[in-house]
Amino acid sequence: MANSLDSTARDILRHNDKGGYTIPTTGLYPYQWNWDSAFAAFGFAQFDIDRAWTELDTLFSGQWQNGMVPHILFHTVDPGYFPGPEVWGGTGPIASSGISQPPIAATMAKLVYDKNPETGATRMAPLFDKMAAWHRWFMDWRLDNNAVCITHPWEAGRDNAPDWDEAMAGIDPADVGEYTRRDTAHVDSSMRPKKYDYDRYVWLVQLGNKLKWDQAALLQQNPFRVADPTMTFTLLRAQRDLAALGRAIGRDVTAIEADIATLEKGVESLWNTDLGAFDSRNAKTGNWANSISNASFLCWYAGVQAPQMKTVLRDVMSEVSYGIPSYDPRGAQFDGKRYWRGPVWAIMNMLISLGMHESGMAEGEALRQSTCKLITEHGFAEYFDPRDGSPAGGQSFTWTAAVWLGWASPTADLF
Ligand code: 2M8
Repeated sequence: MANSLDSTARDILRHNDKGGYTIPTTGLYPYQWNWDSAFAAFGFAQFDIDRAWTELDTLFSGQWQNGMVPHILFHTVDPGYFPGPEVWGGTGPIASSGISQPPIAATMAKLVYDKNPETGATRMAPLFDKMAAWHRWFMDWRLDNNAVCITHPWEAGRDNAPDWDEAMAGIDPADVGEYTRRDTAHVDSSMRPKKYDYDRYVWLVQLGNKLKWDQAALLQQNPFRVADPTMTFTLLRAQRDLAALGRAIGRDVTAIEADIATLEKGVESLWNTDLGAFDSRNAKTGNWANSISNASFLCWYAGVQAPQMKTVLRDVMSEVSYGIPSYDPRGAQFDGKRYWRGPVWAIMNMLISLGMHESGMAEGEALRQSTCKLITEHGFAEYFDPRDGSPAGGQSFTWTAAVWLGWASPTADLF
């Protein structure tokens, strides 16, 4: 069974490979997405190391002059996705969006490197400065109280998470104009964000385009700015991994070490004492989201020990049958099928599980087994209902196949 699923997973990666970059799934997402691509590299590394490095090279070929690596690269235009390149008006070397996504590329590069350090040293050499410049861009433009903020819900990758509800309510999208969504032509609308959300997503894109994605201008004029555990934990982890890679290939990592100390302080600023958990904070109002999400549990992945989070973890996991839900099932906003407001995501489980394992927690292996069961029973879906495992969103999904190959499969060797 494991072997046949391994072969299906490899087929999914090959099928979604468009030549140097991998799309998340046919139809729904026809472009190269940033963190999807980093997971794809990890997946390819299980059977084709060179292809894994090429995925990262292509991602960084879209890097902007200011260091930002876009969340979508529009290599060839496809009318099946909205909003496309003309709505975004990205200013980089390849048509792109104007925002970024969770920086997991350095962490995936480290996992690819570890598979074959000799090839890794050669392939990492030209990527090191690019990754360092991207991380610097976050440090320069996105910090609030040393935690990393998002400026659009799509930047966190957890698009419609309850974490952004207050900041979203602060946007008046009255002048957004007419537009046609494409996502609901591919996937049932009960599994996608609502029109309320899309109006605000598109409005924020229009604002960025109007300001030519000038970060100083956006800092003044963008009403949406939320300090986010996804970004803060993934950047902290990525800086640690980039420093390790830099040391391995003989580069100066002093500046990265200073950034690590800054981000460690930032993590403390995301602790919501009343909630007893890591939380998102609206940087414009200072208000907590009061959201226990799967990103709250990325603390261990970032090398942060948080004993209280173990109790929260037990409580949340006891509410569902599979893995870690994207939002606390005891919360009023929980919706088991609607995207980032409840469903379980194999990629998040992998990051969380890796952190738990490295922290010596038995829960890391339990989460791996739970995800193995989920995919074995319900396939390579984009996400799943955490109560009964029913598949949701897109199918034959790249990142689900990738984390199967490298981590969830009984044949995988991550730990
Ligand atoms: C989802 O987001 C895109 C916008 O970026 C969308 O809904 O159109 C999110 O799950 C995001 O995390 C992911 O990278 C992307 C592609 O899988 O889809």
